[in-house]
Amino acid sequence: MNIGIVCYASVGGSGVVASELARCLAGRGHKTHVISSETPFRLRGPDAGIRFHRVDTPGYPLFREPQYLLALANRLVQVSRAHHLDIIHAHYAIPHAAAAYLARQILSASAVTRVPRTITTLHGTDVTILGADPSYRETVAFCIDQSDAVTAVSASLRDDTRREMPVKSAIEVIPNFLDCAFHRRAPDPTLRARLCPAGEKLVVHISNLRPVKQVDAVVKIFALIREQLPARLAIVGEGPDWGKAEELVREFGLSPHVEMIGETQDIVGLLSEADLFLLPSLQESFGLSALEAMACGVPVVASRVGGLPEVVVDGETGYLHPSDAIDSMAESAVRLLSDAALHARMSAEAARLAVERFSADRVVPRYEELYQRAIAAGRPSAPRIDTFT
Ligand code: GMT
Repeated sequence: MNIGIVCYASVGGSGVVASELARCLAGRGHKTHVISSETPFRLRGPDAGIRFHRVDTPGYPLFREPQYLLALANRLVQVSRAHHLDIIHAHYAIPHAAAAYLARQILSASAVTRVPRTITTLHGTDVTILGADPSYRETVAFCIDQSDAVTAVSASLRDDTRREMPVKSAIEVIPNFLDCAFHRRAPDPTLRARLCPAGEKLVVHISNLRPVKQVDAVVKIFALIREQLPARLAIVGEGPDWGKAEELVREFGLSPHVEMIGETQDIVGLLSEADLFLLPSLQESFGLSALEAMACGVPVVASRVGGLPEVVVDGETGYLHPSDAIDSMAESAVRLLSDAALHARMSAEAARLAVERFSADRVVPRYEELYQRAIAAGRPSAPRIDTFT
C-alpha cells in the first residue's frame, strides 16, 4: 500500500508511535510517507523506505499565527497526487483529522482516480483536554466522524471519547506498541557509574514535562524515597515544567542527587540502567514511556488513571495509586527498591508482558488489516454509527 502518516514532529507519544509505525510499515514493504512540519524526532537519521514531506507555513503580515491546517491539507493533496496514496493516517486529531478530511474532499472534487481513505488515531489530550474544550469540540468531533476509520490507543481513551465528545463513529482500540529492539541492553558500567557513582538505586522519569505529568510529584516521591535509601533521580525530557522541577529539586536540597537530562535519543541505554520508573500523571491515555520502561525490565510506579491500568499490571509489573497519593507511591517505590526478589520478579514480568501484549509484530498487522478494510469498504457516504457500547 501507499501510506501517508501525519504526525507531530515534537517529542511526544503520538509522534513516537506514528514514527515507529511508519518504520514498521516500510519494513513490511509498504511505500511509506511521513508528512509533518519537520522530521519527527524518532525518524532523524537514515530510514530506508520512508519518504519525508515537510509542511511549510509561509507567513504574511496579516496573520497573527501560522496557517498550519491549510498548509498541511494542501501538502496532503500534493503528496496524494504524486504518490497515489491509498491511506492518509492522521495521528492526533487536532488538526490532523481536519486536514485529512479537507485533503480528501479536494481530491474527491478533482479528476484523480485514487482518493485515499482516511484513518484517525486518537492519542489522548486531543480528546481529554483539547477535544473536550468547547472551543474545539464540534469541529474536532465532526472531523473525527468524517474519517473512514477511527482508532484509540486504549479502551479508556475510547470510553473518554464517547463521554467527552459527540463522536458517533465506531472506535477500534489498537494499543501502542514497541519494536523488538526496545529491550534491556547489557549493563553499561561506565554509564551506571556516571549516573550512580556511589552505587545508588536509579529512579527515572521521562516525559514532555507538561503540567499533566506532575513532575512536582516525581520530585516529592523521590524525596521520600531518599529518606529510606540511597537513590538518584534522572528526569528526561523537556517542557514547560522544567523550571518548576529544577526549583523544587533545589528547594528539597536534592540537587546533588538529581540529574535533569533533557532530550536524549538513547532512551534504551538509560532505561537499561534504571531500577524504577515513575509516572504520577494526572491523565494518561496509554503511557508509552511506562511501556518503554517495562520493555527494558523496569518496574513502574504510576497513577491509576486513564489507560495506565491497561499497560501496568498493578502488583505484577509495578504499582498503581491515585494520582495524588504521593506517600503510597513512595512506599511502593521503596518496597520495590529494597526487596531484590520482588524487583527481579516484577522486572521479568514487565519485560515479558511488554513483548506479549505490545510488540510491533502483534500490533502493526492490526493497522494493516484496518487499512485493507477501509480500502475495501470504499468511502462511506455518511459517518458509520457505533453499534457497541
Ligand atoms: O498528551 C501528551 O502527553 C502528548 C500525547 C502525544 O501525542 O504525544 O501523549 C498522548 O499520547 C501518547 C501516545 O499514544 C500516550 O502514550 C500518552 O499517554 C498520551 N498522553 C496523555 O494522555 C496525557
